[in-house]
Amino acid sequence: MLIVYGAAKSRAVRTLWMLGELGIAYEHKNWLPRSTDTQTAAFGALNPNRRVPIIDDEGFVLSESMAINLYLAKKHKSPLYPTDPHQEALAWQWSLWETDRLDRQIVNHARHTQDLPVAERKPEVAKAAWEECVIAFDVLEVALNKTPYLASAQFSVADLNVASALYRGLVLDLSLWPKTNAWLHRCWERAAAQKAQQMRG
Ligand SMILES: N[C@@H](CCC(=O)N[C@@H](CS)C(=O)NCC(=O)O)C(=O)O
Repeated sequence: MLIVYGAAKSRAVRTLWMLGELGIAYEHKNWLPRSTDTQTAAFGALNPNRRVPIIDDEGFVLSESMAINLYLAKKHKSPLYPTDPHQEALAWQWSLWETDRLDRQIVNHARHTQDLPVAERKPEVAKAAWEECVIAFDVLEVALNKTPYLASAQFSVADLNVASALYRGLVLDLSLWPKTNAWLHRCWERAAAQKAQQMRG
């Protein structure tokens, strides 16, 4: 059976959302990042990066949340994986874009505005992260002004990958980016997204 390593309260929420969309059975190792679970030699052998999520699909081990979701959707012939080569390429494009332009920026902003103990928060880090998030939101807004979803007219793995990474955006005021805001909430209203969110506790 497929094994997912990574707590729902980590980037593994992206994988859990995808698995909910696919409706396939899996075993979940609800392991927190940097916990003793991820410091063992066994986990290091599976993922020398020691980061989550990773999956072990009957012996095939894969890390990187974006790659995991693209792989799972393609392998299970999900309607979320575009068959048109252009739309497929757009799903890759948005997934790679997210990793470059949004992933650490939105997390850094959250860490330095609310997650870290007050004494450890650095306003200058939060400000720099927010400035980069603004650039990313502008890019999303341009795209979502043209189409309701990122890779095609329907919700796809492209939307799942970017919207799941933008989890923190659900509690931000994104009214300057109305299309992005509406799209984000539309994505997270999906049943599989709601279930993944509940798993975070
Ligand atoms: N690019 C990776 C990032 C994975 C990542 O940074 N995961 C965090 C948890 S959300 C982690 O395991 N951190 C442990 C560490 O930094 O040592 C992905 O998208 O899967």
